[in-house]
Amino acid sequence: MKIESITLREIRMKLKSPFETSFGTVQDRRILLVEVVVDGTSGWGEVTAGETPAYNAETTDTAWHVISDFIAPSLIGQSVSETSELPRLMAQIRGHEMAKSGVENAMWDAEAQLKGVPLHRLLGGTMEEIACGVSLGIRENPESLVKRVEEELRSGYQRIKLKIKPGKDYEFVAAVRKEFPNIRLSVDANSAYSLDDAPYLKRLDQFGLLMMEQPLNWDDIHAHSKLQAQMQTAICLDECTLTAIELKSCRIINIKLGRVSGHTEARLIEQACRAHGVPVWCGGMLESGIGRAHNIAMSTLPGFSLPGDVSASQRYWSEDIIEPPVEVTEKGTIRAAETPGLGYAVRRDRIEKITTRRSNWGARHAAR
Ligand code: OSB
Ligand code: MG
Repeated sequence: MKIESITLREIRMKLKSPFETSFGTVQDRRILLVEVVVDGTSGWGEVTAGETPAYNAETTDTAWHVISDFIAPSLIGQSVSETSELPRLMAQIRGHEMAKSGVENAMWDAEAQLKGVPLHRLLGGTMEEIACGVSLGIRENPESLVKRVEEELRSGYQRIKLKIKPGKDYEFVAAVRKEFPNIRLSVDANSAYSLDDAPYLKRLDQFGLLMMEQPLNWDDIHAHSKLQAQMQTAICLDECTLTAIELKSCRIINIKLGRVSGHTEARLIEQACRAHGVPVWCGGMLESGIGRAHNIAMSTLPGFSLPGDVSASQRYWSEDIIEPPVEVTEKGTIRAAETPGLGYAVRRDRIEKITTRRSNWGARHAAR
C-alpha cells in the first residue's frame, strides 16, 4: 500500500445548538479532515481535536501544524503492507494522538476499500449493530434537562449521560432520576472536581448511576484510584487509560479513537480491557459524519459492551457530510454498514463548500 497523496482540510460546521460542558460551550466547530490516496483509492479520516486545549493538549490548529509540518511530509511516498504498521512510522512524533489518528484512520478506510470489506470487518468487529446512548450538555435548570431526557428516550436511546459541573450536578441528577427511576443513567464531569470533593461526589452514589466519568483531573490516575476506593459508583476514565485499570482507578473505560491515536491502538486497548474484564464504550467528540462512521466501526469490537456516545447525525447537524447520515433505530442502535470501507458516501460537494483551508502532499513531494 503506497501513500500517494494526502490532503488536509479544515471545514466549518455549526452545531444545531450550543453544547455546554464543564470546559465551556461550543457551537462553531472547526474540524480537520484527512483524505489519503493509497494505490489509487481514497480514504477519509477526521481529527477529533477541539478548538481549544480544554479536553486534552491538542487543538484544531496544533493538529494542522503537526500534520502539515511533520506527519504528511514524512509519510508521503511511503509504503506499508498494512495500516497497523503506520503507528511505527509516526513513532518519532511524541503525543499529538488526535493528529495521528486522523491520518491513520483515513488509511484504514482506504485499506478496507482496497480489500473490498467493510471497515468494521477489517478491524475484527463482531457486532452487526451497536448500542447507542446520548451525551447531554449542561442546561439552565433541572426541568429543561428532564424534558430533553424524555425526548431522547422517546427516540430510543439506551443510555443517557448528563454533563455535570460543580453547582450543576446533584439537583439535576436527582430530578432526572426521580422522573426516570429505571433508565441507564451516567454523568460526565470532564475533570471539574478535586479529591477534596469526595464526600460531595459520594452523594451521587444513591442515584444508582451506571458510571461517573472523569470526575478528577484529566491525567490524574492516582487521585482517581483514591476516589474509586471510596465510591460505590463505577468511575469511568475518558481522559487517561491503561495504567488506570492496574491501579483500580476506574472500572469502566471510554475509548476515543482520537485520544488513543487511531484504530490500531484502540484495538489493543479493547483487547487489554477485555482480558481484564473491564467494559469499554465509545465516546464522542462532536464529530462530523466521517468521525462518526469510524466510531461505529470501532464499536463493533467485542469488548464494547456498554452503549456509547455515538448518536444520529441529526442530533448535531442539520446537514452532514456523509450520505446517508447516521441514523438510529427505534431500539437505540446503529447498524454497521455492509459496504466496503466506512460504508457511507463522502459528500465532496458539501465538503468543498465548507472548506476554509486546504493543503496537499502528492507525488511531487515524495522523494521515495
Ligand atoms: O467528555 O465525552 C466528552 C465533547 C467534547 C469534549 C469531551 C466530550 C464531549 C462529548 C461529546 O461528550 C459527545 C458526542 O460527541 O456525542
Ligand atoms: Mg467524557
